[in-house]
Amino acid sequence: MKSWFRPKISLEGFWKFKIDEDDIGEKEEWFRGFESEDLIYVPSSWNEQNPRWDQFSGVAWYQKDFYMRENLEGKIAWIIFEGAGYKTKVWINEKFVGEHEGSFTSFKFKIDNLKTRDFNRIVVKVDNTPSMYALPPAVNLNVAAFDFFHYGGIHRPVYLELTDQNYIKDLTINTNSEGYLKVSVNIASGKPVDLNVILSSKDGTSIVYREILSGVEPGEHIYERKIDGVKPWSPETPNLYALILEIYLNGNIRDSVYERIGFRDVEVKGGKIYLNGKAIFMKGFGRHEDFTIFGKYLPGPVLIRDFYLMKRMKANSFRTSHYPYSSEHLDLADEFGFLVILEPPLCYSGIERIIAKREDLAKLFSGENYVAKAKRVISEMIREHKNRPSVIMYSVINEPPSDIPEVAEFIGKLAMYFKEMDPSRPTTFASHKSVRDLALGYVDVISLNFYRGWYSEWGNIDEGVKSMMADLEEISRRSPEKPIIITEFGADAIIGLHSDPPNMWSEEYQAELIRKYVEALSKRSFIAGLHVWNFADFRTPQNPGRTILNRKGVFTRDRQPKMSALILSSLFSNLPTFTE
Ligand code: ADA
Repeated sequence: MKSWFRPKISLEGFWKFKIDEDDIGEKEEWFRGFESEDLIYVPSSWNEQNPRWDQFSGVAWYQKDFYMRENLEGKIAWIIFEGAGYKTKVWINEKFVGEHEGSFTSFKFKIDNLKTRDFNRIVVKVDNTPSMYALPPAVNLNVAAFDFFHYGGIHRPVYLELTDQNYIKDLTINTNSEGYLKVSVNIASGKPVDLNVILSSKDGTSIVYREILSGVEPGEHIYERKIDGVKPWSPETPNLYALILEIYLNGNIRDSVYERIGFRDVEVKGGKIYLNGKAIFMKGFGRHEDFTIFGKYLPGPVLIRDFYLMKRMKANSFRTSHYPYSSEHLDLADEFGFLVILEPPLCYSGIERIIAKREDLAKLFSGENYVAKAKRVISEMIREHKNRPSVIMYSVINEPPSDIPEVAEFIGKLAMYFKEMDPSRPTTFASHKSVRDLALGYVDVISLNFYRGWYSEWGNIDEGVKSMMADLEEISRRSPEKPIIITEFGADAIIGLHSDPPNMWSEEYQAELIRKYVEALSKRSFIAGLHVWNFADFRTPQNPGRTILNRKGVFTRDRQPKMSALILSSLFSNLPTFTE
């Protein structure tokens, strides 16, 4: 939910910072205020802001004193973190206000002790200690179940927001391409309110439709209409509207919130994915939120460049591998018309290197608390992004050991949970188990990651493609009604490294592998999408297979093109978004 109306006080900027190697801060009551010479910038990860902190993944403290000008009378003050982690505890004016687990979903706490026309102190403890029970799991910075750097800190915006005592708690919006609109609004108030429903241009300036409902009872209220004359949202015409909801008491406005919405529908049937009734082909990337010095924060200019680069390459989609991306990031997907597969931070690519025994893996994934924790992060992710037109599908998990029955069951439970939370979107998950996968039956769309010609059949792209195609024919034969997306394929290439004939790690080898994969895969009608791994090079744990970065980007980390970018661009131009 967004708001043009609610007063907002940004806490971005320089904060006091202190590493707490021995985790003594709470005992020594640092939450009352601590001494330190160190400064840090929020939002951004801590690691690259000072080379001394680069390899640190434990407990660190943040502190900021801010002046409060706003009148707080009759108001509720909230502190909102759009993403910090892995575990965050917050104190305001020495009083504990709340804690949260998970780096990639937003959270907020009510504050009742703010001083107005005065300074207030916020102290935040962030604990990024790797753990096998964290989502995703890791033993330490270099031994992780995932192939991206384990950055720590307050890496997304943080701010205070003020609401009236009568306010809108939540909004769930469903649409279709014919102008159907269903809004479920949750109102917190002691009395019935007047509800103003406005559909306007995306910037709120010109009104398309307006209706006032009088005497709406507090709690959950459902509003359903068919609105004539609205234009559908699609990658080619990403028509966005603002749906504004206002509540009034005795003729006075008390709250106003909005969401940017699109009129569109998604359906999976007969081996195809349909958007607004037309079969689509998803072409694009697996991405990461990763940038030099900023760490896990992608600043606005980088996001803008990324979307223009993806557009120029004729991509139309991406997966939020391997965690939900920031609101700013997904706002641009809505705006530029990208189809997004939204994925929670359940990433297990390297888990079999950490837990070798199948019984131990089965045990981890069968734990009741583990399932509950996964459900919690999924529900937070859906709550945050459920109203976005760009999000057309959910990926339950990435590369789990889904050839183990207990793990398949875990996926089944979570896939069901997605449907309970949001029946409007199809589900998938990114599997690397190919024909051995036991969980493909639980989801609507089959997504597969293949590195044949890289991690196997190395040096021999043709052999790799051949063996992948044989697996794909078999998978499609078993489930002909399910569309298949190749959610990852690619090869590392170090920019400037050339070789004729193409050898591994050269720009030529990467370009050749991508070309051969796309040419072979796009000929098969059961393939509904191709996502190259990765859009840009990104930082990883240190190990002998990585050169500081994972180099599978078709762009470098600073967004300069490799040879593959040019070739991919021309391949994507020949693949239309709508296939019929
Ligand atoms: C896995 C994983 C990715 C990625 C890739 C690679 O398939 O899903 O996170 O990093 O491997 O490059 O090895």
